[in-house]
Amino acid sequence: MKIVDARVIVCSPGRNFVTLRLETDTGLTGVGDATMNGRELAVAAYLEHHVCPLLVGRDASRIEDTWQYLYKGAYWRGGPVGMTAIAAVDMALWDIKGKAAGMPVYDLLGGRSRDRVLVYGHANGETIPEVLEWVGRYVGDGYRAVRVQCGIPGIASTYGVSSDKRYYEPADVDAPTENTWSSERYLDFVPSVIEAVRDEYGFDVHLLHDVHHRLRPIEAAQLGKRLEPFRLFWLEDAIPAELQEGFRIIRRHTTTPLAVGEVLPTIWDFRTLIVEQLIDYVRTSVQRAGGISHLRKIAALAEVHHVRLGCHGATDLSPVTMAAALNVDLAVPNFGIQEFMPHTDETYEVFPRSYDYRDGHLDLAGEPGLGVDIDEEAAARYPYRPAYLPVNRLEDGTMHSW
Ligand code: KDG
Ligand code: MG
Repeated sequence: MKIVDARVIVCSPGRNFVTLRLETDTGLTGVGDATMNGRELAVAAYLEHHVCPLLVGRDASRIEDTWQYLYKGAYWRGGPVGMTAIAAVDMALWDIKGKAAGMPVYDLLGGRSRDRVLVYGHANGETIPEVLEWVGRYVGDGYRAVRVQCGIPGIASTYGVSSDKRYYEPADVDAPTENTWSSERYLDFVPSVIEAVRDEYGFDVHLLHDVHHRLRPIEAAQLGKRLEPFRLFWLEDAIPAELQEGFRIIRRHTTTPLAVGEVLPTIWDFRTLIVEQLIDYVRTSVQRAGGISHLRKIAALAEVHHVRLGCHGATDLSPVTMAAALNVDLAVPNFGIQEFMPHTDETYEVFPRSYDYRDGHLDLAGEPGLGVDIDEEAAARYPYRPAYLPVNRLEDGTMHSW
């Protein structure tokens, strides 16, 4: 079964997506997500110029060999652009393999380890009363796990809080928005948010919180300690994780579970974190971490070190990534939770999917392959628009992680 066509589709049904579509001489097709928020065209160009020409004529059944060919063959290893491009190829090849076998990909990965996939929703508000209202809506919709994000008094805007509460989208069209940040104001305020949610809703619902890479290790350690009485499911991306050893400091001081990794593309970026058991959840995604083939290896390393999988599932990961993630989530033994931010109706129009939300969980219908596709005619109605993630400065103007 040879690949006869490889093309990149860039579209913007509500937000930008980059999708790879492979076609084989048997007529089977496969899709992969290559979206990198705010840098979309870099991956599209990498695929178009440096990957698609190498795919045509290759045997579509050789998934691992193609992965190694693109990874080792580039000489320039890793990095978010290259790994996202490889991820898209890998997803598309698993999609084709599933269709050729007449099986959902999770069956090819060993079959279901569970009946359905626990997800968390993203409740946010400018103020504590608004947060409480939105946590209540998620709980009312059946969610068993909710991530809680609140505006910080004295800071004009922050990660995770938006005017459209159902569809959180941080990217801004045309140019990056400049936000202001103060770790001091944040640390003084955020424990009272989580406390208020526990007071109102008790301990039956899992609560999560995303720091979005903004603290230093000792600050994160203090926060984790202060949040212990409220029993978080996880504290996410407490510090930037380029320096994996930074987590030793956090771990030494707190028993709050730690999740990290939505920007980390390879198993080597996780090695110290996993092997030293410095974290509890790996948070990368099929799309960021080289596709199903590579994420599976990260999950296996995590499994033997008591670390579970909690994949990133923000709106910039297309329904193709969500379907691929669900196939992995259903199959691996050490699944923890899946982030679920619903896409807009326009996005779902472009990406027909076979997964659905019910009672705090997602599940796949069991279609052969990934269980998702792209409607190219619909995609053509939504042309690409340049968009950027915000940037962050401290109150004195110093650049800070967003
Ligand atoms: O593109 C960036 C978003 O995916 C990110 O800001 C969302 O942190 C995020 C999350 O946990 O969903
Ligand atoms: Mg996050």
